[in-house]
Amino acid sequence: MEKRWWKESVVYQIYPRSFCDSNGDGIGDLNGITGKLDYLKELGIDVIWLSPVYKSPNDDNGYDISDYQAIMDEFGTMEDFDRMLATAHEKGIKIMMDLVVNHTSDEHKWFIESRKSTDNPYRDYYIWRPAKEDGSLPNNWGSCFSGPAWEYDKTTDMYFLHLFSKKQPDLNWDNPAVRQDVFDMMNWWLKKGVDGFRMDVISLISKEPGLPDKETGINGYATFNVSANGPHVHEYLQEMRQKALNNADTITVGECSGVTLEEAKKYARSDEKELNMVFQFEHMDVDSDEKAGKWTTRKMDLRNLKKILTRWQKGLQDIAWNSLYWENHDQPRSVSRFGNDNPAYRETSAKMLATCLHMMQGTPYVYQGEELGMTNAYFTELKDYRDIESIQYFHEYTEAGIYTPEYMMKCLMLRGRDNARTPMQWDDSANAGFTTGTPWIKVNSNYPKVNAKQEISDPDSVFSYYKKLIRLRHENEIIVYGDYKLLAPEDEALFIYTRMLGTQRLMVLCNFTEKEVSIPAEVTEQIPADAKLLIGNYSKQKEEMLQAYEARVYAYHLKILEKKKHPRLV
Ligand code: TEU
Ligand code: CA
Repeated sequence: MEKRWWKESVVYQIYPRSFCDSNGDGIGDLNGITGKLDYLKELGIDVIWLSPVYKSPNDDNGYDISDYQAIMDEFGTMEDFDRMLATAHEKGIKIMMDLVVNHTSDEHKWFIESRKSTDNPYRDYYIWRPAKEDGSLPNNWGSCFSGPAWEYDKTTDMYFLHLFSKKQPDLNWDNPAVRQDVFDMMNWWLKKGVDGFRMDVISLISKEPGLPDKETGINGYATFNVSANGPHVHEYLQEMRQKALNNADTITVGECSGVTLEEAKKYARSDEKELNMVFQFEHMDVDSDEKAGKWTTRKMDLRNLKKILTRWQKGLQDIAWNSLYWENHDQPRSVSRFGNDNPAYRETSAKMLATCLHMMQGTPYVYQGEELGMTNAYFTELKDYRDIESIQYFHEYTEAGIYTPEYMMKCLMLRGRDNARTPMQWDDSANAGFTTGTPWIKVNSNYPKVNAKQEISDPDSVFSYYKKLIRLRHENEIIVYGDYKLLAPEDEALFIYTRMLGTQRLMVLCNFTEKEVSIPAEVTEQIPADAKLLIGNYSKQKEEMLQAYEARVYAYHLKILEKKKHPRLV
């Protein structure tokens, strides 16, 4: 397997609005980030993925961009950006920008022109269609944020396509001028010295010709994923690679909604013609409902999670490269979702989840606060939610009688994106040290207990555990490059796998439940008595048993094992 620096890196995602506010207006900003780079250095990460910082009217918190080459007023200035970039580089940290080019804001100059007339030079930058002959919408596609994906514009008596909010019109990538403008903009940022791009819903850029009707979901619209992996997407990404990405030594990850394993092999193939890796979503759908999607209170079945992650681990091995994540700004907190955020288990289960993910093959992503074991905020009133998706769906589902308000609120509490967007918990002072003003979204009430200041000084904290995991990855090639193999696939409580590199072995054992569970014999037999415990989240292990949410990683060399009846485990 080819060695690459981006395979050996750990990426940390910053959601600037919620990270650190330097001037007391209640909104995180670039100077706030610069001030916290030493914290990230201490954690040991290599790359920052910065969620959008460009000029934006903030209909979708910066994922609606009105100027790709300017900084959002609330976040600071271009000088602030340059200082942040230079300081990060001095500390050996790379910066990966969020590239949001499936759509722009409706306040972008291209769209302002486009909507003026059917013969405007920018008309073809977006996707315009007339109503059907019977007066109905051009097709049955839905917006990711509820309702139809079409908005009527009376100036030209036509509809424009928006797979996200109506303030996020989709760009027409079939137009070569659009592609060239995007590549020019990317080159401008590369010239500035940024180190790569995370590409927002890049799997959606090539729409199926004719924009045909598709099968509909619970609200009567086809999901936005109908546009995934369209006919020209690989061609356009190869062009992007040649005309922009190859001008620097970049790290790239495509956020690929609706990506299949077979498609991922094309996006992230090791021949390096498109992207380095993709974010796939199958493990994020492990607790989704077939019809209602994410809006459900279902819990996952561990066997499915193992099956999905194992398919991706094995499927891409030697062919492409995985990204590894439990969290980002669109997902609830992982300790609340896959672990247990009850104070009795919060820290242990957060460390277990971290172990399970960071020992796999791929580039791990840590989302701000994940390294502290931050939990869901569980806001119970709609007025505390800020996310357009949660608010719009709440209205749509309750007004149409699809869900009762009580049930829909439960769904928001478990799945809403704002769970990940509450301010970063720096210390136990007012507003968790995030701001001296009024935060734009409420702080999670558990900040007096869960915060960075407390965890940095505690060698047993979740933070210290992440630090160790990241260091281990930097020191052990097997964690980066070793082959993966799942053990005990049918076990409902334990996630166990090995990694293999030459004669080296790692055995990763994770208990996803609060019960004590015995380790299957087929596993204990493989661990030699002199195996070294590389990392674990309990100070005392029990032989042949994993305690509640326990995780252990053993390192050893393969040798012909004498079959012992009770090999010593600890
Ligand atoms: O997300 C697109 C996407 O596919 C999602 O993760 C989606 O937001 C989520 O499933 C909704 O439940 C990207 C960004 O990460 C997200 O923040 C933006 O809102 C969206 O694109 C539009 O730019
Ligand atoms: Ca601020």
